[in-house]
Amino acid sequence: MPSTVTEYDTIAAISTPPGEGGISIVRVSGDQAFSIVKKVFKGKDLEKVASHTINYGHIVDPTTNDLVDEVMVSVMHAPKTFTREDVIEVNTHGGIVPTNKVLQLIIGAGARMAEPGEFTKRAFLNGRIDLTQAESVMDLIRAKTDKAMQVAVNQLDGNLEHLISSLRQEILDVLAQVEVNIDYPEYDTEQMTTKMLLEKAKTVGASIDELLKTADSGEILQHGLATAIIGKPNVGKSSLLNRLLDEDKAIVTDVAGTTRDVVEQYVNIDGIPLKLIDTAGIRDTEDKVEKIGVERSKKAIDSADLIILVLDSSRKLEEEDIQLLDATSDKRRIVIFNKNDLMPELHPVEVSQLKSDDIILITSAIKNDGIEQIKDTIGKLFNAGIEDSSSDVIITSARQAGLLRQAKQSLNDVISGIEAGMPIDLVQIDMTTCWDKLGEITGDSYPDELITQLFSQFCLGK
Ligand SMILES: Nc1nc2c(ncn2[C@@H]2O[C@H](COP(=O)(O)OP(=O)(O)OP(=O)(O)O)[C@@H](O)[C@H]2O)c(=O)[nH]1
Ligand SMILES: [Mg+2]
Repeated sequence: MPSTVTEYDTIAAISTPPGEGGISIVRVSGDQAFSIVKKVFKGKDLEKVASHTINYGHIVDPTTNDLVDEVMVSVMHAPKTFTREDVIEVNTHGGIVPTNKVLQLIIGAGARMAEPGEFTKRAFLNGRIDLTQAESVMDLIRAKTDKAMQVAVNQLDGNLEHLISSLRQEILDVLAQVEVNIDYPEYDTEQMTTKMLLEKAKTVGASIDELLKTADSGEILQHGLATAIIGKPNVGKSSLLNRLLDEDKAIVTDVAGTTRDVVEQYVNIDGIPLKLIDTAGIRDTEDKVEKIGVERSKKAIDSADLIILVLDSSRKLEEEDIQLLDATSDKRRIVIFNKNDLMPELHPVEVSQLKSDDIILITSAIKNDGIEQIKDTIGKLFNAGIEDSSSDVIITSARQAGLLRQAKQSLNDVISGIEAGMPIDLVQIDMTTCWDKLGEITGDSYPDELITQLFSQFCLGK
């Protein structure tokens, strides 16, 4: 990672969400930050005030001398800033027009409009944070539950970075030792060398496995679990959604085909942000609007992480139920036998399409019976990875998980290479690949496109 501050142009953006509020903040970063803002600021000399002070004054249009806004300006000298560069934050009166005007004047005075995530990118490029910390900034902003926030804060603290760095150090130590052994062959240490490599590949591999155990749950914790409630019309999907949300979000009637469009809402289940998706009951229909709804339901099935398939236990199994059971057979699913308050007509044992790993629950949406069980089941299902792992660090991004898997693969190659009696220098290459892959996680070794792509997912002004 580069640790010396490189000089970049000065960038500016509105860092608060667009809209009306008490205050909005225009952030400026770069070595021209003070001199640029000074051109549009009437008050103390921003180039002379002490660092980390906030200064009262006005933003003025330098071409007309018109007052634009009454502001408070924070002046922060490098390197103790978010980007490690000189930073100014102009606190304006909230509001879209005045805040935009202030930004425009600052751009006119010589700053460049920042790209999304560019401030955080600079914090990374200037060596203040590593890539896992940059990712956690995004996770923190987007956290949907307290638990997700806690994980993001830990990662922002550098927990994952420390762990990865220590694994890399272990690999580096063993590689150095191998070099020494190769350089001094008179000690005939060939056997010792392979033994050392083998042991290291195994211990580092075990640590990576522990981390990977957390990946599925970690990703879900940060990005939410897309859960589609599906079933034929009138089985009680919307009623179940309302029960899970504990509010009357979706319309419920006894008319089959009530839900026409997909209804989405987040709910916190045991720390897991569940994105519940109520869908239109799936059946063959000539109704134009309902037909579109049915198409959307089918799409929701494809993109869901979890399916809640609802059956009506007061009616015999129908062709539509069977089709849905078949269509979702390769998905992680919970099959619900709803309406258990009515005369039973359908028992799980009669449904031959159920698989051994299906979770089966019996409920009554009307009587609020079995709803807690649905929540418990989902909570257990998706917290399992985190609870199983001895690692107190949690993997939250597909990028991190993918690189860990590649790192693990090269360790497997080390092990199989040694077992096959391959020459040490070839085994060494695989060990070095592992070291590189781990380095990509923290950004110690990184391709430029990756960095650009990663930061472009950020919001503007962050
Ligand atoms: N007795 C009984 N009735 C239920 C239960 N759950 C839902 N219902 C009723 O079944 C009817 C349909 O419920 P909805 O929740 O609208 O069903 P849906 O699956 O969303 O239907 P569509 O949107 O048309 O696909 C309503 O009259 C509900 O009150 C239940 O557990 N027991
Ligand atoms: Mg409905």
